[in-house]
Amino acid sequence: MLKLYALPQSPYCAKVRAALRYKGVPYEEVEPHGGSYQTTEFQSVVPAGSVPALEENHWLLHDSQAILEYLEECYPDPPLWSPERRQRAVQRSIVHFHDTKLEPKVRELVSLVKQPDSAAKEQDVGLIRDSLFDRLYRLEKLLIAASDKRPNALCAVDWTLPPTIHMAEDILAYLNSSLKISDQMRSWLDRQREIPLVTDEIDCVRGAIAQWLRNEMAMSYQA
Ligand SMILES: N[C@@H](CCC(=O)N[C@@H](CS)C(=O)NCC(=O)O)C(=O)O
Repeated sequence: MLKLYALPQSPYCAKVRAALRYKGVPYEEVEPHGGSYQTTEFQSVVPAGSVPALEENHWLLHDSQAILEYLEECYPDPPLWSPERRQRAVQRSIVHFHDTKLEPKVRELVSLVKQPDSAAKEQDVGLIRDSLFDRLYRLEKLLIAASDKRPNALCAVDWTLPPTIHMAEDILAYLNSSLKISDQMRSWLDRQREIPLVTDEIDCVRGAIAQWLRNEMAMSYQA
């Protein structure tokens, strides 16, 4: 059986977990050794040292996008992308935008949570919030071109973006800020929430982030 090394708070892991579930591929999910990708035990198994990573008969593959493409080749049905070539290309470009532009920006917020309050921190939160708004605005335009016309069909875009966007909202709220989301993007997100597979991944990431934020808050009171 396939083994997925994953952490519940990682949107990249959510992306792969949802693809496995969508395709109905049996898998076992495990956390990296010691619950962290920074341990030498984990890095001796997964040289890239990141999650998600997929293990199949002692063969290892890291990187969420590489894993999706591998799964697509091994289990083509149901497909992760539109059957229409251009639409498929746009869908892939959106997921790439998520992986390289959206999620890394949200990660910058994660590091701010640990910093003590200061005017500089407040300014950084504002800059990241504005940059996220700008990136979501660009995504909104791309989503129009990517929407799948097949009834009830999902594509990887549907489950990749929502966990990350909700995670950004939750962390910004913790940092006493908020993410401006257009009506169009909000209604797209609401539609995604009606899909149980997507809701599960949103809840998984949000639950883990909420727990982490509670711990951070408890530690900041102790300090
Ligand atoms: N491009 C990678 C990024 C994965 C990633 O950054 N995962 C984080 C957890 S959310 C991680 O493992 N970071 C540790 C590292 O990259 O060293 C992917 O798509 O899988």
